[in-house]
Amino acid sequence: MADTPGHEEYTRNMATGASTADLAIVLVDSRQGILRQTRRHSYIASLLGIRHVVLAINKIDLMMYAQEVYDGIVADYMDFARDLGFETIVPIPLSARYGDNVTTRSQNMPWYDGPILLEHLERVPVEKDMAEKPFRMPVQLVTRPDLNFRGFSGELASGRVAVGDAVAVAKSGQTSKVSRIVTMDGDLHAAEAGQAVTLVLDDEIEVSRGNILVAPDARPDVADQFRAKIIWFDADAMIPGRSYILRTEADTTPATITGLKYQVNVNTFAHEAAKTLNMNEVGVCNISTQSPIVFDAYKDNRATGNFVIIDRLTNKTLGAGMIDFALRRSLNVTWQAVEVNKKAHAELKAQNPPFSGLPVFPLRASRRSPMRSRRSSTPRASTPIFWTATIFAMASAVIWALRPKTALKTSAGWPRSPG
Ligand SMILES: Nc1nc2c(ncn2[C@@H]2O[C@H](COP(=O)(O)OP(=O)(O)OP(=O)(O)O)[C@@H](O)[C@H]2O)c(=O)[nH]1
Ligand SMILES: [Mg+2]
Repeated sequence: MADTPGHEEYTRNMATGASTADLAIVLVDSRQGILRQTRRHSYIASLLGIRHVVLAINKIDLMMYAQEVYDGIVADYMDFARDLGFETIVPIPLSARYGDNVTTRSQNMPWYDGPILLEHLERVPVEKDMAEKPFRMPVQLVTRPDLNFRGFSGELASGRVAVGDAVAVAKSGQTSKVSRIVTMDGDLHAAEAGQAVTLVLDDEIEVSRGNILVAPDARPDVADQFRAKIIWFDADAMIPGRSYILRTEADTTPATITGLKYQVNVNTFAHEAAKTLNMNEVGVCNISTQSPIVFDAYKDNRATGNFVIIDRLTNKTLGAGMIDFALRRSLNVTWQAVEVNKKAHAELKAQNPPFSGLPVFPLRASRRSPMRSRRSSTPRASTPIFWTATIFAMASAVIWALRPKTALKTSAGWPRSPG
């Protein structure tokens, strides 16, 4: 459980606490109702992937346990939070000081028949476990005590792994099989999210520190440009174009914010044009990293979809981010080589090739579209137009050569014009 202060200047604590939480208890003072920071914290909780909220309407003792006060605050909050994507919002009137509706049902509010706080916390169905998501293990250390042992150590960020499972190296795309799962307490047959293990693989594939071992059938993105939401923590504003350090679970690389698309007004959720992000502001940005990073969209995986922005000189954390999607795939991703034979090529281009044995250029799996290099106006030997033109030219030449040497009496048989 993380207890984070309500004041706006502690947004950083709030974001850090929320990043691993399944549920947020938003405390509201009955005397004050919904405040700016209630909205801000709720919005950040939703950004950080929290899907369950308890709206704890506290200090209700100071309002004579009045139902109207409770109803009014609930209505205000529901109206505000409608678009935040929470799966459950459970309002509970309580007095933390006197214990009303905290661990036992209060006798002071007979009008309330909803759940009490502790009972609700014990029953609320929270998000699917990280173990249910695809396997991701950032490699923190390559363990090589002697020539006969080479293992990759790290903590499973999500998913499960078992001996015999196929795994892939996120950046190179190479695959291998797990031959051993080694821990301090001996070998395991399987491990899941949260466990720290050393994996030994079947093949001698290259896995450097900072790479991620992943499930081959559910690979993450590898890109150097992406869209993300950023919460800015620092007193010095975020400046697009300035060089920062971006750190994810596995990667640390220089990065720049190439564009601030808009800032989000946390009270109205309006998208507002902005040139910078000031302290505690939230914006949607395009980010470019110096080298490609491995990630999932934050909505799919909170462990591999988040990052922090760090100052290059002071090493201070300036902001936190949640990745939405890749803008451009990384250039160093190896494209899968595909054999394209003549038949497949003809089908691909909806052609019905009239001649056999003519050269057909194989489609190469390159970043440059093979179509581009072939966009020439000269008809190729493989096209029907070429052959039609050739036959026509040859026929014309033959006709010309065989033409009658005397003038044709073209008017023969035709009525002569008078005179
Ligand atoms: N009467 C009454 N007083 C309360 C209740 N809950 C808290 N208080 C009082 O409110 C004051 C502030 O309580 P805290 O627990 O510090 O509040 P907080 O939410 O942690 O505040 P920050 O951490 O600063 O955001 C204390 O004097 C509490 O005794 C309540 O239900 N009824
Ligand atoms: Mg406190």
